Amino acid sequence: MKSPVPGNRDGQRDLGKPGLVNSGSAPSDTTPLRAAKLRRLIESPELAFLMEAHNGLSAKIVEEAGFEAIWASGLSISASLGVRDSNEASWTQILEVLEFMCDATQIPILVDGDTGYGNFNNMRRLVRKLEQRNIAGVCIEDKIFPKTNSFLGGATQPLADINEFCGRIQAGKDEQISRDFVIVARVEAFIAGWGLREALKRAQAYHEAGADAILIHSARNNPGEILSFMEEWGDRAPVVIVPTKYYATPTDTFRDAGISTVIWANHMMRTCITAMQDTVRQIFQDQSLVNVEDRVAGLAEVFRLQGAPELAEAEKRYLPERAKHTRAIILAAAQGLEMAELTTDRPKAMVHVSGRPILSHIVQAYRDIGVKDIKVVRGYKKEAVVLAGVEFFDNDEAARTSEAFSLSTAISALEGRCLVCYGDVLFRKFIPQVLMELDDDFSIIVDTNWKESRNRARYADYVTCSEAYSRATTFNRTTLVSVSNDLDPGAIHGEWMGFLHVSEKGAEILRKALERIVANPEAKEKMDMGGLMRALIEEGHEIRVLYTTGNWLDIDSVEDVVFGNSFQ
Ligand code: SPV
Ligand code: MG
Repeated sequence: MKSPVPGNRDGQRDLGKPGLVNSGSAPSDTTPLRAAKLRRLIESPELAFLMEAHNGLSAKIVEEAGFEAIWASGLSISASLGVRDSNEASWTQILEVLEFMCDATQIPILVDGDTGYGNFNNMRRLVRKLEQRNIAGVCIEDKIFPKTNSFLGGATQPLADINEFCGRIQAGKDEQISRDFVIVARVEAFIAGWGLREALKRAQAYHEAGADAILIHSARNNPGEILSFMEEWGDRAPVVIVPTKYYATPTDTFRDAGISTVIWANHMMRTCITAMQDTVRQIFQDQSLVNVEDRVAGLAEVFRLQGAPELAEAEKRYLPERAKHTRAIILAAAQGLEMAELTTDRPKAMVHVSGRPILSHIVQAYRDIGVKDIKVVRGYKKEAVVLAGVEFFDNDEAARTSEAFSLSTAISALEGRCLVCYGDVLFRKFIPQVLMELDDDFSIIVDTNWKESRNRARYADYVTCSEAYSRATTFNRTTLVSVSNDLDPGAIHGEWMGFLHVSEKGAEILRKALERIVANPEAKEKMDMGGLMRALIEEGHEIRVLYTTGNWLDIDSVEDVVFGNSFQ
């Protein structure tokens, strides 16, 4: 019979966050709590059940079903990795899987540690690493590394020397930090055909070496070996069984025999195989999804299991408010003729800088500062503009139309706070961030370092402002007076960096302006962003100016691409 639980740990509370998958939070050290739970289960007088899982998802499903602990099966993990249960997956690869399983759950995990992956020394390192990953216990079997599954020619497998195996158990017990970490010793004497006497001898030795429980394994299709063992063993230590082969035995038989814990060892993995084979066969045969759609989990269920609702909640807490409600509209329709053959098959925005398209740097920068709602206007070679997680608008007349017209193709997206920018400008993240902080209807950022770019004889939008940059302008409200490529040098206060931030009201004004522009053939063909801003000023709208110096790079030439490679 099972012995009662030593000590009363009922007061202990698991401080982990329940039910989160990939919460992104720092891993909390729940090892002692999980180990205490596993120990309670194994030592309690009630028959306990451990259910197999082999990855984060299956572990989560096992937990949701109500199981109080998980068996991280070596057979199932190796099968799910597509390899044999013969230590083909390295123990550190198994650890990686275990980490996902722990992150996905709060209940204890008993790991199938095979032979301990070597001798006593490997065993103690294994225990240390398992504890570091919040694993509650490990089961090791008295075989020799590399092992083979017990149901595959079990009788031919050599057993470990008893004393040597006891050393593995002792080393593990000496190594564990949490007092409750559980080490189960698995006796393979029946599997190897060595009989009851040997099984008892080994179990007793392992018990004396410090094992917290004995797993007695049998490959028979009836529980005869197990029941004969239990009769002799009595309640010397908790006994764990794996009735994979004698599955038809009523569970009460195990209860009556005084068994501590039943492991349902591989049915999550086997159910996956059957379901996957059925589904794939059907899809292959039908060349269609129609006959399987209703038989497979819906995407909503996938997202729920992944913890998507928690992430949405976390975004509310952690993402900057402004960024959350700001939409970026990136103009990426132009070919960029000045870049020669670099843009024969793609627009300038898709030219690679530091190993990836300029546009991908821009999108990543927005995401990093919390702007998730990103629209991109494509035009020239639009099929070459591929990027996940953004919405595209197309200017199919890009070769004959203006920047303002490109922006008008995204007019339906000009709603609420928006940041309009170019698809060929690299920038430091503080630039859109400072603009997003402003409440003006229109605001831009201007580089005081315009003379340098003038020396490079490139196209630039020079600006005249209500006040030239000085230390005082930091505190004064500066506005845009004019913007043009050919301003008199004496009137230039800086260079527009290509960002236009609009408030909700600004977006409304801009939409109306764009509607007028689209209706005007000349403006449709020629009006660039500078012209659009001039039109806004003429209509009496103020465009707020913030000065800064440098920290951006518009890619206008092959030389810029090379330069851009060092822009971090
Ligand atoms: C496992 O699940 O990997 C086990 C149990 O070790 S058994 O497959 O029965 O050997
Ligand atoms: Mg195994």
